[in-house]
Amino acid sequence: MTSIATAVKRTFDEMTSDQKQADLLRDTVDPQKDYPSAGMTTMHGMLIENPETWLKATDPKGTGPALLEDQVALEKIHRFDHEPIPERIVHARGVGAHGHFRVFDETAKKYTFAPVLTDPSRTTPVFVRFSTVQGPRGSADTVRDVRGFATKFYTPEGNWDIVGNNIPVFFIQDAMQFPDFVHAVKPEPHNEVPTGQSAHNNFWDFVSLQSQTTHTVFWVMSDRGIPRSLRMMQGFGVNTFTLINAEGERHFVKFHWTPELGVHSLVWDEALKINGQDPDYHRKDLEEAIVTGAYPKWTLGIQVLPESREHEFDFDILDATKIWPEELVPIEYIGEMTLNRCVDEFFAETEQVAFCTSHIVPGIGFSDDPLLQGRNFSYLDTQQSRLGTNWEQLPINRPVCPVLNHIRDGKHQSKITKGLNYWPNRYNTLPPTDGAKGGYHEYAQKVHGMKLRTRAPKFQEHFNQTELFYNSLSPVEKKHLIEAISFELDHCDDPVVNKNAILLLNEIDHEVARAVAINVGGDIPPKPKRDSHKKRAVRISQMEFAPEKPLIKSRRIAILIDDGFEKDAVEGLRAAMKLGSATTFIIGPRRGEISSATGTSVMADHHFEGQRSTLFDALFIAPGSGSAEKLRNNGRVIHWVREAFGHCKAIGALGEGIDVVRKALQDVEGVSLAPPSGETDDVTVSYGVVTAPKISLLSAATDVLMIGS
Ligand code: HDE
Repeated sequence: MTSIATAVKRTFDEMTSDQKQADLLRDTVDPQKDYPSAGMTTMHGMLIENPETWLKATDPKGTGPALLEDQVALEKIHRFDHEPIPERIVHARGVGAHGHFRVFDETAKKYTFAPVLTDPSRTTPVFVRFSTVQGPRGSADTVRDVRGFATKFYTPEGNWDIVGNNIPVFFIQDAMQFPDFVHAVKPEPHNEVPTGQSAHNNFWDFVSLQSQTTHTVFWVMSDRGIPRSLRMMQGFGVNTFTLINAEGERHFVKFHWTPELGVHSLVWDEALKINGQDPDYHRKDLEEAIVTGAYPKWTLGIQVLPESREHEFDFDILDATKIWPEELVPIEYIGEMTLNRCVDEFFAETEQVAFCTSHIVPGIGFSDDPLLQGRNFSYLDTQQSRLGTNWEQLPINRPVCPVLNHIRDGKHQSKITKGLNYWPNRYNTLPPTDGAKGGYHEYAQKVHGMKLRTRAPKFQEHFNQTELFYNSLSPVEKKHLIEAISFELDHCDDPVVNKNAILLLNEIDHEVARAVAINVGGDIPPKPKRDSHKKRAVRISQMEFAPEKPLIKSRRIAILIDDGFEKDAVEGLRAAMKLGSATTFIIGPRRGEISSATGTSVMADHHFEGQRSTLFDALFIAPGSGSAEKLRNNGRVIHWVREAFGHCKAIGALGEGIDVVRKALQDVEGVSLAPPSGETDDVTVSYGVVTAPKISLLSAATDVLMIGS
């Protein structure tokens, strides 16, 4: 069989029910598999004799000037020089994965006729890209920032994009301010500092002069700004969209993604350390979960309001700096998304994927949300400058349905279209499709008014929901928020910025302003004039998102061992953790074989210096007197335990392993190292008590230590 025939065969063999995956395979080449005996060629397909040495005018000694006539060398260097493309102006650093979406039932039919939201027999392929906002492509993953959560649904009616974030509100209300906001949060123009951080004068200057930003600033300064994993965060469409049903009625809608694993965050000290220890922490975490089969999942929820209720609330439902509290507008959960496939090539897929808020399908529409209206232009525009005119033809961006129209040409046109290129034409090719037959029918919205640069009256109020957010946090979350703002203002050295920021905080909550002022050496402001409403809302605190049945799925557990450890105990623990889909890693004095007390050995995945406790959710110290003695006397191991304890992680130990924990924590106030009484089959994983599947080994042991919260 010729190599091309082999490639075609592979394509069909690998065809899956996932239409998008099949579509991408048309452009996927695996030289090792498809062309095992082929040689390297130039871009015009000519076989290359020597890709390592430039053609030279040599003397007998083999030296001499390189010749410009070497077309193979020129092509290689030329293509290399042109590899980079402009990075995204915001959300430059990201990671993507493929998956699918399915609705549970026909619940949403009341609101929309879009099959992607109403047909339970359909599986829609999706591509999701998560991102940070401020930093460049090479910045670290665990910085404090909003996270992008953009989803492309490849539906037979065309691509539909929800270009969302992990925070339900945005800093500004009107797209006109976006360039100013982005300039302020990005590194300062004179020295391009800081990278991946909002902790600087210009950001806090802008924020303190724009009270509309406070709600989102509070969300980012809360633990939501430092997620433990991209798989453990919510996603929100943020803007108000509309749904249109078969009867032609329109409803306003907000989209919500809720993660199966609950909402979890790092603590700030961990986030800071991981930035250095593993800047790709979130990228690798996503890949690890998918590769080990712990597929990330989210349910899709919708908050829906009929047009008749648009003006019922004390906030404007088209204002992207406001949530629709769930007490007022409950969420209906209508479907589930699963991510189950990593990309084959980062650039071709994750870098070239292009999301547009303007990509909608029949049954879904826009609203007059002024932020959304501006976004609808910006995304289209930015893709042209990032990727070129024909960006929609790139494999990752093209829909799974035919794209047929009279739009033509442009750089990098990759389609050859026969026939006429205008409408109307004498053959009636590609006629427009009536709304009743599936064409996009614009909802007949009544529009009247004056041309003015203005904002609606309810857009003027900025503090009620910021206070609502703060009041709804748990005490520890409030403490973290105050610490985060204090960290940020500590990095602002302009006293004007600090003063203004503290005055603004005071409008939201006097105690927050006071605590921050004390921390950063600012003046404590007088009590504010605004009366606090003291209200709280449900499902704001991330504590309220714990899964009904606690899970240890995909949690990373480090097992610390040294020569002389008890192998049965370690293997028993690993088996038990695997049952709960957690991943265990053996950490030893070297990355190699570690001998057990009985002489057999296990391979350590890492050595004590190669990783740190910050990269794991829980620690377990193996029993065995030889092992425990060495671990106890190893300063780095003691640091592992103390650091994990400081980050509130679960620490487990058996037998002599307990002595290691005892030594590490002996001087820590308030720590009682007595074995727990009662049930011993509870495994605590950071940020929530999680009951592991019955661990017979632990239950049977008499000498067990589990600490953590
Ligand atoms: Fe974006 N935003 N944005 N944004 N945004 C971009 O488009 C923009 C906003 C969001 O993974 C850019 O392709 C304007 C809100 C995500 O590829 C750009 C305004 C939300 C991503 C752009 C906003 C987002 C972007 C840069 C104010 C949450 C990454 C590169 C009116 C709902 C998508 C690009 C990806 C990216 C413009 C505000 C989310 C410049 C003008 C609100 C997740 O077009």
